[in-house]
Amino acid sequence: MGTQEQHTRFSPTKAAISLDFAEHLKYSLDADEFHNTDITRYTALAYAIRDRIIHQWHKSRETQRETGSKRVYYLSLEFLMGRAMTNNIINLGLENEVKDAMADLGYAYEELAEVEPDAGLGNGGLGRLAACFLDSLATLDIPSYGYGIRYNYGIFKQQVRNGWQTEQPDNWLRHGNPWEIAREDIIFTVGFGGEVRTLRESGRDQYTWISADQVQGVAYDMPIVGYGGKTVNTLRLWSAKATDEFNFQEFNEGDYVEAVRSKILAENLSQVLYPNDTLYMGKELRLKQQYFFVACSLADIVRRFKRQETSWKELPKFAAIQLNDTHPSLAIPELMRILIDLEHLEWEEAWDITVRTMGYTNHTLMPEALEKWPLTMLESILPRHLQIIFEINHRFLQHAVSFFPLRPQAIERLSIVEEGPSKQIRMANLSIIGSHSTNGVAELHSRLLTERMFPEFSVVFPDRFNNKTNGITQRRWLLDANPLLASKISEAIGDGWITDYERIKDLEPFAEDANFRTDFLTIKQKAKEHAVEFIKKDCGLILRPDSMFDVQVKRIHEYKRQLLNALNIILLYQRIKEGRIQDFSPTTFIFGGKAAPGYVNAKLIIKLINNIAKVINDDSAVRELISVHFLPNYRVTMAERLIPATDLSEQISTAGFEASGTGNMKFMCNGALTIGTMDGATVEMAEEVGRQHMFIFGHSADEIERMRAQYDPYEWITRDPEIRKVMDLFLSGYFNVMEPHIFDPLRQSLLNEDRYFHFADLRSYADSHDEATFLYTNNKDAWAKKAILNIAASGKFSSDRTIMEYANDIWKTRRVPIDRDQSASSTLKAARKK
Ligand code: KUQ
Repeated sequence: MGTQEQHTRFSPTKAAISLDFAEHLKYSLDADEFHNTDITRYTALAYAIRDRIIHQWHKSRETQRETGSKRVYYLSLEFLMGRAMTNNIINLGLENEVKDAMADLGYAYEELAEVEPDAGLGNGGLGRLAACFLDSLATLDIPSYGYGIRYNYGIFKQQVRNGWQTEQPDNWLRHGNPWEIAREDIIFTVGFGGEVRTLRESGRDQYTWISADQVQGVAYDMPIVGYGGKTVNTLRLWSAKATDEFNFQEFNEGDYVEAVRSKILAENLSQVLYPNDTLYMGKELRLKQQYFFVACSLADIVRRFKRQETSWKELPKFAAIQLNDTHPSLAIPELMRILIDLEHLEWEEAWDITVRTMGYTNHTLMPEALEKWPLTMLESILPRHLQIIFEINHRFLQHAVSFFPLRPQAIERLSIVEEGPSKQIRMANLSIIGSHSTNGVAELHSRLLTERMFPEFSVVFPDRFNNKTNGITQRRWLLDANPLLASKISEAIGDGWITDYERIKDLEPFAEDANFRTDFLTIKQKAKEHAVEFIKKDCGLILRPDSMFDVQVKRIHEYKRQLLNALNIILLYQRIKEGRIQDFSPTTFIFGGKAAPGYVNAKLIIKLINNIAKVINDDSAVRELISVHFLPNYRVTMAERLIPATDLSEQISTAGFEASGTGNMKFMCNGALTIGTMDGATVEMAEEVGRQHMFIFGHSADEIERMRAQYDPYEWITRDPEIRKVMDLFLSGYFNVMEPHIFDPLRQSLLNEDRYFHFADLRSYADSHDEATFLYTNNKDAWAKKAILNIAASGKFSSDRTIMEYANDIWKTRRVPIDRDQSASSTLKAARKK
C-alpha cells in the first residue's frame, strides 16, 4: 500500500474516502480477506459516497420545508436510471479523489463501477426522459420528487439464441441496493374493490368507499444529486407490502397457509415492470400498479401539504403534479376523492384545486398506445373512482355541448366514456379534462396532437395545449459518458456548458480549426476502441474499430423502421456481390434494442437482422466492406459506451410517428451525424444545425398522411429495379434457407398492410445513405467539420432547457438554492431522544 500511495497526491478528502471505504468494508459488510469480493468492494465504495450525500439531502429537505417552497411531483411508472455511482461521484465533484483513493488501495475505480447493475425501471425513451428530468431538476435547484414503483424486476435481460430474442428476469436487487434508503415509517394503506356507501348528511351526499382488500406501500428513497452537490432531491419508489393484519378471517378459520399465500399475492403489485413500450395492454395487474403508486404518492403529497396548516385552495401554490403520460392519470379522481370524501370539500372547489394542480404530458399519437380501461374492470377495482369519473364526464360534456351544438360525433369523441359493446374509459380524455396543461414532447408532435388527435379538445380548451420539446442531460450523456470529448470541449470554450448548455454554441468557430478537427477525430477513434472493448467483454462480439460505426439503437418497433435499415443493408450486399460499389469505406452496422415479449413482428425483425448478419459476416467477399451486428441487451450502460463511438446515427421512423425521440439528441451532442426523417425532435435538430449538415430523407408527416389512402408498395417496388432485386432476394428465402417461411409475417406487413411506408422511403434512404458514406470515405475532414457544427448546435436539447420551460409555463416553480455545507456538527444533537 505504501508504494502505491506515492502515485497519488495527498488530499484530506481522498484520505477520508479511503478510510471510509475501508471501514464500510470491515464494519458495514464484515468483508475480511475471505469475503472481500467485487460486490463488497463496490458496495463499500457506494456507502462511502452515500455518506457524502446524506447531509446535503437532509439540508435540501430542510431548506425546502422552511422556505415553504412549491414542489414539483413527477409521477411516472418508469424511471430508467441506469447506474448511480459514477454519476453521483461526478455531480459531487469527487472524481479525482475517489480515483486516487481507490488507487491507493490497489483498486481501479472504473472496475468497481462496472459491478453496479443498471436500475432498469423503464422501457425506453419515456422512462429515460424521467431520469434526465430528475437530474436537471436537482441541478436547477427546483424542489421536486419523482414518484414511482420500486419494481423487484426491471426491464428483462435480453439474450439472443440462434437469432431469436429470449427474456431473462432482471433481479437487480439481488445484492442489495446501496443507493436506496427504506423509510419504514413512510407507509400508506391502499384499498381495492369493495363498495361505495352513500349517506345523506345535512343536505349533502357523503360517499364512503369500503374497500375489500388492502395493500401497503413502503417508501424507498434514492437521492438525486444535482451537479455541484448542492441540491439533493428524492426519487421515492413504493414497494408493496401485505398489511400486518392480513386476511384475519382465513387465519382464524385455520387456513394459515392460505392466509400467507394471499399475503404474498398482495406483494405482487410491485414485482415487475410491464415490458411494453408504446403499446397498451389492458391487464388488471397493471391497473392495480397504477392505482397503488398514485394512491401512495398522493397520500404523501397531502401529508406534506397539511404541515402548512393552510386552506385547501392553496394546494396549487405548494404542489405541481406532472403526469408522465396517462399511466398515473388516476391521480385526478384520487385527488377528487380525497378532497370530497375525506376532506369534505364541495365538488366545484375540489375540481378547481385538482385542475390547477395537475399537468399532463402526452408522449404518443399511436392509437394502440392509448390507455382505455374496460368500465367493468374499473368498477370492480375502483368503484368510487368510477363514480367520480362519471361525474367529471357529465359536467364536462354539459360544458362542451355549447361548443358543438349540432355535432354529436364531436361530443362522442370528447367523452371520457367510449360507447360500444363493452364500454371503455379513455384515460387521455380524463387527463386533458382534469389538468390545466396538456403538452406534447416536440413541436411537430404537439401540432399533430391538436390537429389530428384532439381537434375537439383544442376548441374547448385552446389555452391548455402547449409544447415542451424533450431534452437530455448533458451531464450523463456527454460529461460522464464521453470524458475525452468533454474535456476537449472545456479546453476550447470553458466548462460553463456543464450547467448552461446554451454555451455549447461557442464551439461553432472550432469547426474551422484544423487542429480541433483532428483532435475530434482522434477522440472519436478512442471512443470506438473503448466501445469495442466493452462490447467484447459484454457479449463476446468482435467489432472493427477502423470502420464507420452506423448505429440504430432503440426499442424494436415497426414504426421505428429497423426494417428499412435492414433492407438497405441487403441492397448494399447485392452491390458488393455484383461489384457495383465504389467510394465505400468499411462500415459496421450496429443494432440494439429490446422487443416487447408479445410483439411477434418486433421479435421477427431481430431474427431477420441476425440472419442477415450471419450471411454477411460469414462471407469473406463481403465482410471486408460491411459487417452487421445485433448487440444483445441494449440498456443505459451500453448506450453510454456506444453513443460516443458512433459516426452515423439512424433516426428513420416514419414521419409523424416518433413523438420526439431522445436518442437522436444524445448522438448529436456526441458528434455523430444523423441520417433521418423529418420526424419528432429531429425536425428541430435540423432547424438548429441546418439541413445541409444532416442526411435528411423521406416523406414529411403531411405527405405521409396524404399518401395513406393510395399507398401501394408494389408500385414503388416495380418502378425501381434495384429495390425490386432487394425484395426478390428477401422473398426468395435467401436469409432463411434452413428456416422456411419464418419471415412470412414480415413480408405480409411490408407488402399488404404496411402502415409505415417502408418502400415509399427506401430509395431516398438508400441515396441519402450513399451520400453519408461518400463523405465519410472521401472527406473525413469535412465530416468532422459537420460533426462539430452538430455538437455546437445541440444547445437546445438539454433537459435543463426543457425543465426551465416546464417550471416557468406549467409549474410556476422557482429555484431554491441550497448552500453546500461540509460540516455535519449537528449529527449528535439530531440523534438525541426528543
Ligand atoms: C407507452 N409512449 C407505454 C411505455 C412507454 C411511450 C408504455 O416517449 C419518449 C419519446 C418517444 C416516445 C416515447 C413513448 N413511450 C411514448 C410508452 O415514443 O418518441 O421521445 C419521451 O417523450
